[in-house]
Amino acid sequence: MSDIKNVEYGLEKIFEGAQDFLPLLGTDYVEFIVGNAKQAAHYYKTAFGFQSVAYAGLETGLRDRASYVLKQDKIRFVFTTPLTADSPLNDHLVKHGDAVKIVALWVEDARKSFEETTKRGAKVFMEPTVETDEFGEVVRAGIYTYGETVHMFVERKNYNGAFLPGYREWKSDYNPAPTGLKYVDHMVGNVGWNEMNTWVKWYEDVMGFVNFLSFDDKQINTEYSALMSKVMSNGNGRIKFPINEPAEGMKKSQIEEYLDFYGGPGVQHIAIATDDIIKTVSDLKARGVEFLSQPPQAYYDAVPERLGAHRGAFKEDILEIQKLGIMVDADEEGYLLQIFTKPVEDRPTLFYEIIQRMGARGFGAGNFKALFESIEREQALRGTL
Ligand code: TYF
Ligand code: FE
Repeated sequence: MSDIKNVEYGLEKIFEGAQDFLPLLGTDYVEFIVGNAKQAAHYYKTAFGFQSVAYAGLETGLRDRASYVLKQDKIRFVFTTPLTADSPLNDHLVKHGDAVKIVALWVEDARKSFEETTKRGAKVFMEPTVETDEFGEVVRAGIYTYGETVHMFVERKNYNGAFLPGYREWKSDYNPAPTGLKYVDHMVGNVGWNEMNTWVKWYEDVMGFVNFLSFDDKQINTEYSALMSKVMSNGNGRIKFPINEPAEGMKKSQIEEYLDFYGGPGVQHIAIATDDIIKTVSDLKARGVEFLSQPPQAYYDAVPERLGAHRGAFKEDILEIQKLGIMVDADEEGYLLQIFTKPVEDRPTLFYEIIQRMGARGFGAGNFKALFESIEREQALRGTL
């Protein structure tokens, strides 16, 4: 069992104190700026099993961009592309490649969320804005977090349209089956050298988050490289944002590789929960999603030891888990199963984690070494280690 301590007093601290000044209901949507939104949407439908929800573009009166909205269970992804050379979206695209621009958070009151965070120092992305159509009204307001990434507060209590005003419902004849993806479990940001604590403090001061778990470079290292990571959580635990920074090692860490190719801080991975990881991963592989190479036999030999007290509760067929390259870790409260894709763009930037929590609230610290060794095997092939 991994010897990490759950810093739960962090969450208690919030409940003891005054009321949460930024109550968050969940992740509302994740918006990507991409080079070809039509093809990105097709990939996420075909490979990941998302469904068509809404569209905005030339046909709906936009002149400068097109956006496709997809959904799977509670997860909503938006793919946006510039249509003309003078769109400011191009700057993001040139700098970062296909990338997450907006991590939108579902709130009761977008104006208040904006006021509470900007008065604590958040940089403004978008002033509170009311959008309306025949389906009602949505209020949105946005602030910058690390790099050029944005948190958008979305208040949709008076809205029953497909997505947002300005979008029309997208009914497609092409509807691949879902793959069992349920909700966003966490979204991880990579920040620059020695910037992790600055952003930890930003999430504490500006967003009212608490430091839920921490991993230092002594816990997160391989023979070649190291990194540090702190998990920030909001008061109700629905939103978790780990923040990584590179640490000094013999070779270039995956975080430095990301920062080089992304051109600064940004979203590194999105972890998506499933309640049947064997089925989800089998489906994703059959549809062409590429995962990191399997950990070695010695890793699987040590699974019973890592499970510790939860060995008896382990329900899955370990041979099947190993065949698929899924990793297993446990903490005080239970175990978890997780696996990581290769980057989903040509730049070694954003990738996905598929996670099934069986009681565990940790992040797989017992898997870090095996995971980072798999990543390093990829880095070696890219010549970036
Ligand atoms: O989110 C996490 O903390 C785990 C492990 O660069 C992890 O998924 C941590 C750092 C990293 C990749 C994965
Ligand atoms: Fe993760």
